[in-house]
Amino acid sequence: MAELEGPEFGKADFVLLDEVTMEQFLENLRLRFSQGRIYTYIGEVVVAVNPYQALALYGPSAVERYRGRELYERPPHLFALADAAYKAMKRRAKDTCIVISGESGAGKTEASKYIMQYIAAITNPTQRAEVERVKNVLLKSNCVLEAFGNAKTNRNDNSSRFGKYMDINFDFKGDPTGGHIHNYLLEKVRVVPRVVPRVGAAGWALVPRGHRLAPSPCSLSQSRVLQQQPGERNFHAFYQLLLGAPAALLASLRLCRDPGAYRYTREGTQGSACGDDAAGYRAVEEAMAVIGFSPGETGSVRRILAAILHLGNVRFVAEGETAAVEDAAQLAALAELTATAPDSLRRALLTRTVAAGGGELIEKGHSPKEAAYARDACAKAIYERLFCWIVGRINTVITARGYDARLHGKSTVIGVLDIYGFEIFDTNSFEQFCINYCNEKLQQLFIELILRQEQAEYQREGITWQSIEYFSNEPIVELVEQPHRGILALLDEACLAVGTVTDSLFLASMDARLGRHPHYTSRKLCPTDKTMEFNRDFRIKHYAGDVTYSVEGFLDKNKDTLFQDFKRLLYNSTDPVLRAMWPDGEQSITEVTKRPLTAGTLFKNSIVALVENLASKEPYYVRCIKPNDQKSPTLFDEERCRHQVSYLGLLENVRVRRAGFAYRQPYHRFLLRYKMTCEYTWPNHLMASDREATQALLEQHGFQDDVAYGHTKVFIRTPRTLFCLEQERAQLIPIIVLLLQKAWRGAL
Ligand code: AOV
Ligand code: MG
Repeated sequence: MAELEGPEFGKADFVLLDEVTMEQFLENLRLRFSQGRIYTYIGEVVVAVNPYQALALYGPSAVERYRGRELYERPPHLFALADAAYKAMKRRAKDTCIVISGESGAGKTEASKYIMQYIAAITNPTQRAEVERVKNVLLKSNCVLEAFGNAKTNRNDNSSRFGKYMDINFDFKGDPTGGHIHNYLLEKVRVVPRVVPRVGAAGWALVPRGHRLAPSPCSLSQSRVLQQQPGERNFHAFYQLLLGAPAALLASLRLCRDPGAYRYTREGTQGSACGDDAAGYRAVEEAMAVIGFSPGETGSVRRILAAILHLGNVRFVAEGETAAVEDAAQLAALAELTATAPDSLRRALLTRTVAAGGGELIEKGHSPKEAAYARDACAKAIYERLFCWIVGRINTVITARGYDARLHGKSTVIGVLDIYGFEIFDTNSFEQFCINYCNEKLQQLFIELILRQEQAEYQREGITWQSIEYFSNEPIVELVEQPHRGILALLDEACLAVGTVTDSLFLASMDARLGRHPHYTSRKLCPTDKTMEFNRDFRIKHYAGDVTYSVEGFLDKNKDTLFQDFKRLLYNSTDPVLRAMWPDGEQSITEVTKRPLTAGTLFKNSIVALVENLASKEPYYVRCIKPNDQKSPTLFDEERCRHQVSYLGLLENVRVRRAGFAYRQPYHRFLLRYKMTCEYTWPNHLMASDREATQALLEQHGFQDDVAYGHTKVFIRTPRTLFCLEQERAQLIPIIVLLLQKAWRGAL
C-alpha cells in the first residue's frame, strides 16, 4: 500500500502546488524543512535541503521501505531515486546516472554516500564473496578520497576540493562487479597557503582564500562587509598524519605533532579542528588496508605527505647572484623521505637545466624568489600526482575484471556525479573559472535533458503545448569554450605566444575580442564600475550570478609548468610509488620539445567527455539546497534559498513538469500492462487502433481529464492516475491467475 504523507507536511511534489510562484515554492520548502522532511520531488527530480542534523532516515528499515518501490509510493527520499535508477538499470538494461548539484555545503557529498550505501544494501542478497569485496572497496574509497581530496573551508568543514564521477558496474543479476572513479581538477593550490592581501575595492573586506560567498547578487553588488575569518585548512590528510600517527612513526618521518610547525599547515590551525583528525587517521589506515594498499604503499604515501611538509619549510637565502638552502638538516630529511640523492635534490631546488643551442645543456641558478616559486610548484605537483596515484590505485582494485558479456549478458552501469558546486570567492581565480565553467556545462545538460527534450517530445507527438520560457546558458558556455574565440582558446593563445605575455596582456586580448559579448565585461569596457580593477579583472555573467575574476596567475596556472629537473629527480627516486608518479621524468631535457596540453584545455576536454558520458545515460537528478550559512538545523534563510531555487531553474522545472505529463508510454505497452482493468480491452480489444482502446480504458476509469493522446504514446499528467491503475492491476492479478488455473485444470 502507498504510504503517503499527510497535508501537514506540505506538498511532497512541487508539481502539486496551488500556484507555481516563488513564494509558494519557498513556503513549501520551509514547511517541509521545519518538519524534518528534507526531500521533495519535482516529478523525478529530488530537491534536498541540508538538514544540518543527523536524521533517522537512512537505517536498514528505511532501506526496506524503499526497496523495489515506485517513486510515488513512499515519501520523497534519495533512496527512492536510487531505487528508480537501479530498477531502470536492472529491468530495462539502461545505463543510468545520478547527477548531484548544488553549491558548497548543500549536501552533495553526503547525498552521494547515502545513494551508494543504499545500492550496496539492496544488492548481493546471496552474499557472493567477490561482490562483497567490490562493495566494500567502493564504500571505503570515499573515506580515502575525502582524506586526500577534501578540506575545511569556511563554507564547509568537509568541502570536496575535487570533482568525482564514479561508475558502478553491475552484472546481469544486478550485483556490483566493479567500478571506476574519474577525478576532476584537484584544487592543488590549497597545498600552498597564500595570504590574500586585503584589497579595499568597493569597501568590503576580504575573506580568506577558499571562502565561498553565497552566490547571491547582494554579496557582490552591495557593500556588505564580510568578516575575515580564520580557519581554512589544507587537505585533511596532512592534519590526520600529524595528529593521528603514532609517535614512533612521526619520529621516523622527522615530524612533530604540531601543524603550526609547518608552513603548509600553519594556516587554519587557529580554527577548531575539523572533526577528529586522529580518528580520521585510523579510519583511513583501515580503509586503505581494506582496499588493498600494501603496507609498503601506505608507508610511501605517508613519506610523501611528510616530504611535502618538509619541502614547505625549505627556505632560501641569497648567495651572491643565486639561491642557497638555509638549513642543511631540512634538506637531508627531505632527501631521505623522497629517497633521492641529496646532491641531486639540492641541484633540483636551486637550479634548472636549459637547452642551449646545438644540443648543449646549461645549468642556470635560481634567485631565492625563483627557487621558492619552484619549490611550491613542486609541492603542489607532488600532491596532485599523489592524489591521482591513489585514485588510480583504487581503480585497479575495482575495475570489473573477468566479466564476459557473452556469458553474462550486458554489463550495465550507474554513474554517480558529485562535483564541486558553483563558487564565488572574494578573489576569484583560474580555479573558480574552471569550476564555474563545469557548473555551466552541467546546467546546460540539465536544461537540455529536462526542459528542452521534454518540450521537444510534446511537439513531436502533436500534443497541444504552451512553450515555457527558460534561461538558456548556451552563450555563456560558448564564451568559455568556443574554439579559436572562447576565453580558454585565447588563454592558450597567450600561453603559446613568443615573447613576454603577461596576464594583463591576456586581459587586453579578451577585451578586444570578446568586448561585445553580452556575458563578458571588464573595467576597461565599463569604466564606471568600480567593483572591478583596471588591467586585472573581468566579469562573467554566469547563470548563477555575476562573478568577477582576477586574471592574476591565469597564464601561470594554465601553463602549469614544473621544471623537468624536479620530474627527473623524482623519477630517479628509489621509492617505487614516488617513481611511478613521474613517468615523464624519464625524458631528457632535449626530448621535452612538444608542449603538453594546458591545464585549461585538459580540464575542458575532461568536462566535455564527462557531459557526453552523462548525456548517453538515463539521468536522475538531485538538486541540493543549503538552508543557511550558519550550519543551523532550524534556520531557513529565505533569501539564500530563493537565490538557489532561482539559479537552479527549479521553478521552470516545475512549470514544465506541470504543464507536462508525468508519465508516457507507447499505446501497445500501456495496453499490455493495464488491459485487464477494462472489459473492452480484456483479453484483447476489438477496436480499430491501440489508441482508441487506450482511450476507452481510461474513460471507463474516469481519467479522461488527466490524459492526452499523442501520435504514438499516451501521456498521463499526474502520478496518482498511474498509481490507481497499478493498484487495480495488482488486485486483479491474483483473481486472473486463479481463473487461469481453473481453466487449465478444466482443460485437463
Ligand atoms: P557539499 O558536498 O555539497 O559541499 P556536504 O555533502 O559535504 O556538502 O555537506 C556539508 C555538511 O552538511 C556535511 O558535512 C554534514 O554535516 C551536513 N549534511 C549534509 N547532508 C546531510 C544529511 N543528509 N544529513 C545530515 N547532515 C548533512 V562542497 O563539497 O563544499 O561543494 O565542495
Ligand atoms: Mg562535497
